[in-house]
Amino acid sequence: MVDAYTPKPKHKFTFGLWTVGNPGRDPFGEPTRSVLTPAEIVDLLGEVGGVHGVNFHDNDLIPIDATEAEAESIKADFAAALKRNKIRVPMATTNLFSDPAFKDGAFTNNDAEVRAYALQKTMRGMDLGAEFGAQVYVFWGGREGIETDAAKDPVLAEQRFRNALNFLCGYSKERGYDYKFALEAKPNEPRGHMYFPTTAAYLALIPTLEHPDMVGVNPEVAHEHMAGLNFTHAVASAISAGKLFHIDLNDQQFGRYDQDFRFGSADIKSAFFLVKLLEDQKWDGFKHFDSHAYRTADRDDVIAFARGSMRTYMMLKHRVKVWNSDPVIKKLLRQINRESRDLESLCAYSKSHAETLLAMEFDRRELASRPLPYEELDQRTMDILLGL
Ligand code: GLT
Ligand code: MN
Ligand code: MN
Repeated sequence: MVDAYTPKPKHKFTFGLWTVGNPGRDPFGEPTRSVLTPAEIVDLLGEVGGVHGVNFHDNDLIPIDATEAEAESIKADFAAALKRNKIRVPMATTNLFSDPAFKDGAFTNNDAEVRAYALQKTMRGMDLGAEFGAQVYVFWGGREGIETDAAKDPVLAEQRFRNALNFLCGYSKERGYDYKFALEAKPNEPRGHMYFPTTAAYLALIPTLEHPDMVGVNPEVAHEHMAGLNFTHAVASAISAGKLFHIDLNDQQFGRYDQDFRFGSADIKSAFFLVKLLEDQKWDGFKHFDSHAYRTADRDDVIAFARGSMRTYMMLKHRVKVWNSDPVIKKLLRQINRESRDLESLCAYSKSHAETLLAMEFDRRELASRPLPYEELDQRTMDILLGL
């Protein structure tokens, strides 16, 4: 079915080899779907239709113990699949969490040799990503953390992480890769406590780096929701700082483990305000669905999952247009936002403005009595969201 909500590559929707290719393994059960090769996953995305790109970890594409010859043949198959399906590779990343060598972290590990190995693996991952034209390089510190604070000095751990990023920025520059680095936060899982638990923590780290201009964030809906935080606000902070380099769209209710559900499937109202923010701000980055189909899904249902992820975004984007042009919403917004040019300029600091403000008289009771019809505004939002 082709309609106004059918995605096109220009909408920049992307999926990961590890997301649509996820075989449905969980901590309690074996895979429920067969493992697909990278080329088969790209063919599946071609069948989904309208997909811009596919992202990978180094070892999603090339198994960690592959020989040189195996690597070359996998890359050739993958490149051919990308070509026949007209799918690009916008983002790449490193798996620094699966191998037991990283059981106590990669860049923050207490063992200098593990830290050096993590740098080497990341440089090779960057080479691989660049070979396929990736523009964004994500850092998700899956094992950067602790179960007991006796294990690591957290200030030292941060410094080690900073050192690693400084090194890798140097490498990217020297190789002329022009990567945008995007740091992805998560509060816990798989570690008991992970360093840089929220997007805001990474936004605070970035100005302390040697090349802050090269580094931004990759916020994920599920990860902020795990911590009970408002994801739209985290994204707004990243946009205000000019640091939204990539985004991981998925969904889940607050306070659960990392469920990585289909975008918009758990909290449609939050998803609406997120899409509204991205669209109102004309954000033009890659929208990556970092989610898994339910473990019960078969291949057809995985396709339905991928199509549904993009369709929900497109439908919400349409609802944002309706919301923005709705006369009732507009009237309510005018009523709520009481602007005054004079007061605005008075609130830009100067000594005389401060004196004027100090001398002014405010009628607190009158200020408190001004109506704020947010019930009406929110209900009108519901009407629009539900298509009435
Ligand atoms: C892993 C994690 C994701 C990260 C990926 C990038 S891997 O699936 O749960 O949130 O984005 O390393
Ligand atoms: Mn997740
Ligand atoms: Mn993610």
